[in-house]
This record gives sequence, C-alpha cells and structure tokens, in this order.
Amino acid sequence: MEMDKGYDIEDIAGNFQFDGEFRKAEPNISGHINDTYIVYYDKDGGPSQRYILQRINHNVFKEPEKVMENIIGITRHMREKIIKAGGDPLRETLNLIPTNEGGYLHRCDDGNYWRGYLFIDGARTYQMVENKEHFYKAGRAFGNFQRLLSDYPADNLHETIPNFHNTRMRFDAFVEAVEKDVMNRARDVKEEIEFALKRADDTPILVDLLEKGELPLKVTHNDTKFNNVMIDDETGEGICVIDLDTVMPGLSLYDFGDSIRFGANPAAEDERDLSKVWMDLGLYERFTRGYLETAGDSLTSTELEYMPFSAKLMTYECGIRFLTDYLNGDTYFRILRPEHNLDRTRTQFKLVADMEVKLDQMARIIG
Ligand code: ADP
Ligand code: GN1
Ligand code: MG
Repeated sequence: MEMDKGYDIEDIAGNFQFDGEFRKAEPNISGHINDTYIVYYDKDGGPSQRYILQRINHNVFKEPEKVMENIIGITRHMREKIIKAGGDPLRETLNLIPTNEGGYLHRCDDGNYWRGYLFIDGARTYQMVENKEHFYKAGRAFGNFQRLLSDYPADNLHETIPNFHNTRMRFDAFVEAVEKDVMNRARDVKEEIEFALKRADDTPILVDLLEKGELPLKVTHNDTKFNNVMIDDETGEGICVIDLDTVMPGLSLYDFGDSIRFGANPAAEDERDLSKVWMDLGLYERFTRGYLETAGDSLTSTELEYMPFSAKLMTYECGIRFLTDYLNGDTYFRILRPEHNLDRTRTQFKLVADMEVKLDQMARIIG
C-alpha cells in the first residue's frame, strides 16, 4: 500500500509481530520528526487491533540502534515500577513489538529504520490544551515520569542527540546559519535575527550552572510537548508519556521549561495570528501544580528558582532552532507549508517577549 512518502506500509509492517491480518494504515503527522502510522489488524472477525509503526528519522537520530537501546532499557525499568504500583503496564508506558527476527528495529533495504509499538487505546494526544485540567494532568505525568526514572543508571543511556539542550551551542549554530545564509533568507527576517541576538547573554546560563555543579544532572525526557503525553478519554489523566527518543541525562528544567513553552500558549505552535499567542499564567499555574505534586520533592532550591527562567529559555531555544532551520533551508523539522518554520519562530519569540514581562508573576506562582 503506497502512502504519501511512497513507503509500502503493509510490506514494512509484515516484518513485525503484529497480530492478525493487515487491514489499513493511516499517517499521524502531529510530530515534527518521525513518520508515524497507525496500522490496523483484523483477527477472527473481531474489532481491529491498532498498532503504531514508526520510521525513526535517522537524519535527526544518527544512530537508531542506540535510540532503541535507550527505549528498551527505560521502558523495562518503568514497566517493573508500574506493575509494583498496581498500574497497567500496557497503557502507562510504551510497549515495543518485536520484529520477526526477535529484535525491535527493522532496517529496510532503502536504509530506513522502523519500529512498532502497541497502540494505547482509550486515550489521545492534543495539539493544544483544550481542557485546562488536562495540562495539570500533563504536569503530573511528566513529574511522575521523572520520578520513575530517578534511579535509572544514567551511564546506561546513550546521548541520542549530543548537546540537545545546550542553548549556548544552539546559539552558535544559529549565528553560523545567519552568516552562511545559504538560502538568501536572512534579509527577510532581520527583525527575528535581531530579537535572537539581543538575548545572547541568556544562552549559557543553565549550561554554566550545570557545569559548576549548581544544578543536578538527571534522567530527563527532553521533549515534553503536551502532544507527547496521552490523555485518557474517560478519566482525563495523563496516562502515558510517549516519544522517548530524547530521554537522556539532562536538567529537570529542560522538561519543565519545554512543557510551558508548548502548553501554556493558548494558540498553536504555528499560529500565524500572533495576537492569539501569549503566555497564559492560568495554564502555567496548572502545569506547575501538577509537576510539583509529583516531582517537587526531588527538586533543589536552585531548580525551583530557575523554573520561570527555564520556560523563557526553552522557548527562546526552540525559536532559534526553528529560525536556524528556516535559514538552512528546512532540513530538520517537518514543514507543511513554505514558511512554516518562520511562523513557528514568530510564535516562540512572541511568547519569549510575553514571558519576560511575566517572569515575576511566574516566580510568585512557584513560591
Ligand atoms: P514524533 O517524534 O514525530 O513527535 P511521536 O512518537 O510523538 O513522534 O508520535 C507522533 C504521534 O503519534 C503522537 O503525538 C501520538 O498522537 C501518536 N502515538 C505515538 N505513539 C503512540 C502509541 N503508542 N499509541 C497511540 N498513539 C501514539
Ligand atoms: C520536535 O518530535 P516532536 O515533534 O515531539 C523536536 C523538539 C522540539 C519540537 C518543537 C528530536 O519534537 O526538540 O522542541 O519539535 N524533537 C527533536 O515542536 O528535535
Ligand atoms: Mg512527539
């Protein structure tokens, strides 16, 4: 069966131990990195069973085997803890489906890497917070995720993307993209470039605190978008944190900050009407409450102190990453329209400016 990118999904799915007869596949384009398909299998005339079949973007994740080793290790660790706590390990963490060879990664002849997961039924992800209570639940879920992995040996984890949240290095990459200007686009985005350059002094702050030992290195998720947590359809609980490719040693502040970046904005990440884009303190408060309820005990006073700043810094970092990609000719993030990365840059910078005005209020909420 031909899908948009020309992958023969039925054929690829045939390499995995999915149960039943292949019926159909549907793409899910909500993420910016991997190619995700929901595949439907029929068995004994009963309702179709769904699975996730996902192509790992090996332009972004250069060593897919290492990504898989991390995911195998952390899901095993979490599964044991979920079982001990009386939870449902089939819904509260990702479950990999073996290939016919018994591994978890299938490499096709065209060089692409694929993996399979159980589909988490009765839950869904959202591109924006539609129900404010869901964001509180997401805060609980990400805090809990950090807690479940707090005793996971960080030495067992590969750094799947080196320096992923090293904002200083992200800034250097941005400056290089402006200087090279391979697409001749810099002249049209002077205002955005100016905005980014003005805030250069912020970029080393968290990395420096880490290097000085003032912030602790933990096992973190590093991509805590609201659409990376599955919300249960019935209970509204954030039942499962997904998208585990970037689980690596990092700062808790990366996770907190990135969640606020995405979810405390009442508009979409790529909204073109910037009057709709702002930092909603009510949403910020809800996420923070959930996150502190589950992860709060393990946070140091320095981590707490830098939470508001981390939201601003992670938003800024994401903004310069989108702008860098725009300048480089859109080679990293999936885009669905020509200026998509520029639209995304603009929402992030609008949020940064709004957070700068609200930092004191954000600190008061943490207090
Ligand atoms: P990306 O890295 O591209 O963001 P994700 O792993 O986040 O890819 O998957 C993209 C989307 O696919 C998710 O936002 C979610 O809606 C859906 N999805 C992923 N894994 C599952 C799963 N196990 N069960 C149900 N839906 C899933
Ligand atoms: C990407 O894969 P996805 O859509 O969850 C990106 C994140 C960015 C995010 C911006 C591996 O996340 O770092 O913050 O887009 N993931 C990777 O929306 O680069
Ligand atoms: Mg995702």
